[in-house]
Amino acid sequence: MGLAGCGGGGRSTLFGTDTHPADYPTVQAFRYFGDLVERRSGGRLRVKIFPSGQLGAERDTLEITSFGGLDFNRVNLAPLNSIEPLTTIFSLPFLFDSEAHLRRVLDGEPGERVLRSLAPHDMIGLCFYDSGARSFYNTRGPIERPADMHGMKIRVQNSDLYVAMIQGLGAAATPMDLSEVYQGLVQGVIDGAENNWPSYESGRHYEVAPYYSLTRHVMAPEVLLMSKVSWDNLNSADREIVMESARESVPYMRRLWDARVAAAQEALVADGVRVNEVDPRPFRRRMHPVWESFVTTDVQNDIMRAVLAMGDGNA
Ligand code: GTR
Repeated sequence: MGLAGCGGGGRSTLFGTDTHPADYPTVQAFRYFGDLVERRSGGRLRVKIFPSGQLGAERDTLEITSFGGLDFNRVNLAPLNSIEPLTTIFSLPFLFDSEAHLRRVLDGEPGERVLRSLAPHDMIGLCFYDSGARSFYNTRGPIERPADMHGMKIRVQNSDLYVAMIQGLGAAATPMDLSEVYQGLVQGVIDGAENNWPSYESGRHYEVAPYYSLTRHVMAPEVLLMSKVSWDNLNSADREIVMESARESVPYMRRLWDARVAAAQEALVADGVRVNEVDPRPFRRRMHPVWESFVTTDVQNDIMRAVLAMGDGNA
């Protein structure tokens, strides 16, 4: 796949992947982006997206993207943590005060810096998409304090930061791909996981893990990437089309996202999911050593300070 193999009469088909199904906001925004690219290039560039994780787990498709085997990829920031340490900053537990804080950061200088940090890894960061706040859900009962998680096996994304986060809360971490979570919960390989409302709903995890506890501990965003190999094959006018189309898909995605979070929450509460509010402070306190061991370089500290300075208290 990729530009090199698909040319013909000046037309190229570019291929992309997303772990979510076709109706999920990330995929819809990705489509919107693809349509803009196609229209603005007069049909010379077409974008074909493989949704539903058909092409594999996020970590694996990232590797394929960096080699140029895939042109575009929409992933969460978490699987990039082991590739680029700056992505760890936006993935830190309890970093953002609110969705508004997150959006200011993504739209500002810290966001630009993190997107740019991916180029040395052969990926061009085109834009961020929202992923809301992640909370814990499990098969056993409501989580109100960290002690309630003791002895639980909690699934995390493939990120050492999140393994450390779970261990810091006194539970056992099991990294696995999203596609394995439902069966993992059914079979008792894991007792719980954590995600935003739309993913909790879309993966039907609520059917087997009906306790959703609003810790809102992580707000790591999604990112739309282009393989640097494919990017280097574009002329500068086409690069601009790609970059502008990606940026223009962001407000579209945010509208879809906000609506989807509200709809998912409403549907699941009506379905009988047991939701409880959580005092985040005891959870946040346990994250201090985790921050310390994952934020080690000057550049990381610099970006982290910039993010904190943009918090709601200073807005
Ligand atoms: C979702 C995110 C996916 C994936 C998933 C997971 O919120 O949109 O890209 O990372 O979480 O937990 O694996």
